[in-house]
Amino acid sequence: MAHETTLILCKPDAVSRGLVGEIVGRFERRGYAIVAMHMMQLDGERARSHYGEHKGKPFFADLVGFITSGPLVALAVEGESAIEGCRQIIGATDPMRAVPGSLRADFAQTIGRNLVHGSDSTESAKRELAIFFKDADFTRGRELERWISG
Ligand code: IDP
Ligand code: MG
Repeated sequence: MAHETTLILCKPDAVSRGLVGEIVGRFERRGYAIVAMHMMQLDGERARSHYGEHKGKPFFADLVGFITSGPLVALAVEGESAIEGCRQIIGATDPMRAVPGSLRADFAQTIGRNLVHGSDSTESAKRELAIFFKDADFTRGRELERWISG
C-alpha cells in the first residue's frame, strides 16, 4: 500500500452530459480526497503532451480533437493506492469490457467517449498532474491543517 495522488479527468462528454457530480461522487464515496480541482478547456499542445504515449496511433488525432472539444474537469485525487483504486472505479478502456458498477460500464458506450481519464502508474501520475496543476493549486492539505489547528 502506498499513499498516492492521481490525475482524474471528467472528459468533455462527462461535462456535456451532466455527469460530473456522479463521477466525482464515486471517488469521494470510496474515501479518496479531492486535493485540487478545476474546469478548463485544453489547447492542442497540452492535449498532445498529456496523451504523448499514444502519438502515432490511428486514433491519436481523434483523441486530441475530442479532449480539446469542450470543457473538462481535472481533479487531483489522493489516498491509499489511489492510482489503481481510481482505475478500478473508472473501469476498462472499452466500456463493453468494463465491469458493471464501474463508471465506463454504467455510463458509456464507446471507447472514444469513455467519460473519464485516470493515470495508470506513479510515473504517469506525476507527469500528468504537472500538466494540469501547479503547486499552489494543492491548497486543501494546508487549509485543513490550519482549520484543525485553529
Ligand atoms: P485509458 O484511458 O483506459 O488509460 P489508454 O489506452 O491510455 O486508455 O487510451 C487513452 C484513451 O484513448 C482512451 O481512454 C480512449 O478514449 C482512447 N482510445 C484508446 N484506444 C482506442 C482505440 O482503439 N480506438 C479509439 N480510441 C481509443
Ligand atoms: Mg491511459
